[in-house]
Amino acid sequence: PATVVAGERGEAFAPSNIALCKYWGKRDRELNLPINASLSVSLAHLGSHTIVTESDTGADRVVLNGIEQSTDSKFARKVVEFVSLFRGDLQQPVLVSTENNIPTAAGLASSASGFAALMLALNQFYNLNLTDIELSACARMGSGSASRSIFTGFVEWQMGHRDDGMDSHAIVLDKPWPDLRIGLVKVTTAEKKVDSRAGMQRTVESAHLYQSWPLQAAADLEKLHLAIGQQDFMLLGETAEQNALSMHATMIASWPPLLYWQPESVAAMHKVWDLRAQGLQVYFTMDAGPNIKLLFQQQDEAALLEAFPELEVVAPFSS
Ligand code: 2P0
Repeated sequence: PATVVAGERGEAFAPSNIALCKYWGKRDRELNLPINASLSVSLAHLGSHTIVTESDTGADRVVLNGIEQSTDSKFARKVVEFVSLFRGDLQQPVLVSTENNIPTAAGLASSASGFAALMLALNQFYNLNLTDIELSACARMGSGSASRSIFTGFVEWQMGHRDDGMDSHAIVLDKPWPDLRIGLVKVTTAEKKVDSRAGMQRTVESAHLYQSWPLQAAADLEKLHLAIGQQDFMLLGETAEQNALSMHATMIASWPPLLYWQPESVAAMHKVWDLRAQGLQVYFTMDAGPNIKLLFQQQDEAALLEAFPELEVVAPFSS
């Protein structure tokens, strides 16, 4: 935009999300256009709360969880670069303050909720009056998965086909599933050596196995729609678990190899498979890190808390 009028304050919350059909691979790295569509469920109250105001120091400022970030840190540069997409001719510096309430122990990425909350706050601050669909497409430019965090509940990020990316945005499925639970299992909080952005690029460029990924993802997306439509938990869990492991298979087949698992991750997978063999309906999914996220239903919460004492349980559809 060329003419932008800043208000006094923009403020918004956006939830984190867990993909059941993963986003892995870009067809355009500038715009974060994905090679495949993905589908996620949002994490209710866990996410990012962001406030945008005028900066009083004459320079852009970025504060994260109350701590001022150095202007040349990777985080502050990404935030300021994103703000600059929307400030038009306005030179006025801004203060962006974000609080993440995602337990760091769960090792969840905060870029999805972070860029979604920032986009929502900028929409208010600069009076952009964007629709939800436009907000989703814009948030995507900060981080692909942020396109999904504009909405709550089950959300599909449609890959789109246009070169300008304006048809690559999320939509909400509006299919509440009150009994669904997500369990966050902490394996380690150590920072990963290869972030998702670099990891997916390496996979696309070096893994022949990646050729099969778009087919796997398309088939899984269809199964997930079916599972959500019929509240078929077994189909949902099986599809999500196989999708996550298929994505990891493409990472492992990259060069240099990309294995985000730690011994504790593998131990947790075996535990899930053992519990399932004993009749408990529990499945897992994993992202570009060592931590495991469980999928189960409310009726099994007590049994899972016994098996995983430090489990953080999220009810995506309870108010
Ligand atoms: C997902 N991940 O669908 C997948 C699964 C990680 C593994 O979206 O480069 O931080 O900013 O677009 O969004 C993490 O990737 O990557 C992610 P960029 P992003 O949740």
